[in-house]
Amino acid sequence: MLLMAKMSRNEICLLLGATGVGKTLLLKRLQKLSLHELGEPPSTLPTVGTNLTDLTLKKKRVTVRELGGCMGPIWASYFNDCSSVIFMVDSANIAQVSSSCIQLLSVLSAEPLCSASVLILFNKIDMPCTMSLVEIKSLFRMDDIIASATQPITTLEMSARSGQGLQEVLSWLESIKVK
Ligand SMILES: Nc1nc2c(ncn2[C@@H]2O[C@H](COP(=O)(O)OP(=O)(O)OP(=O)(O)O)[C@@H](O)[C@H]2O)c(=O)[nH]1
Ligand SMILES: [Mg+2]
Repeated sequence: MLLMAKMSRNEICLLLGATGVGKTLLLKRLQKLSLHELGEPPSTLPTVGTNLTDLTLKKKRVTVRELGGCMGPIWASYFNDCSSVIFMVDSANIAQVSSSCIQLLSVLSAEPLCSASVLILFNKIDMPCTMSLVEIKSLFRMDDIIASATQPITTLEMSARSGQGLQEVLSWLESIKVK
């Protein structure tokens, strides 16, 4: 019985990032895209607590669990039982870079996540004031972070509003191998 319950449970991906970076919009857009009906970007409200979304991909189902930015102090209580992590950054918000960087480092150094696959998304690249990928990666010292992390890390620029990069996020989720 327990084995059957384990077999039928979806793989879990944690979706993390500071308040307002675009996590909920990403989830709503991914869900529509996985059903081949992207449409217009919907409105969102700040997530107080967590937000679970099931995605049906080509070969599997994944449950993405968004943890609201306001839950930052207790994110770690959700780190067990997930096979992958998406960490989202707002590329248009330079004031959030240092706090996001500290959050990212604490996620990467958490023991339960030491072998999780990690996708770092630089969102909101449609905005006029957005930082370039080179600029934001250098502010984060991303090359050093990737070199010293135990996890495989992928980075991607995207816009949850325009839809740029959404297909790549789905492909990344599809590619995760659960150990
Ligand atoms: N221009 C632009 N706006 C975006 C993009 N992604 C999200 N937004 C907007 O940013 C605001 C916050 O988006 P949410 O998805 O609610 O942010 P969140 O990360 O879920 O925030 P919390 O739930 O509070 O942690 C909304 O007004 C979104 O429409 C994007 O790629 N481009
Ligand atoms: Mg949210």
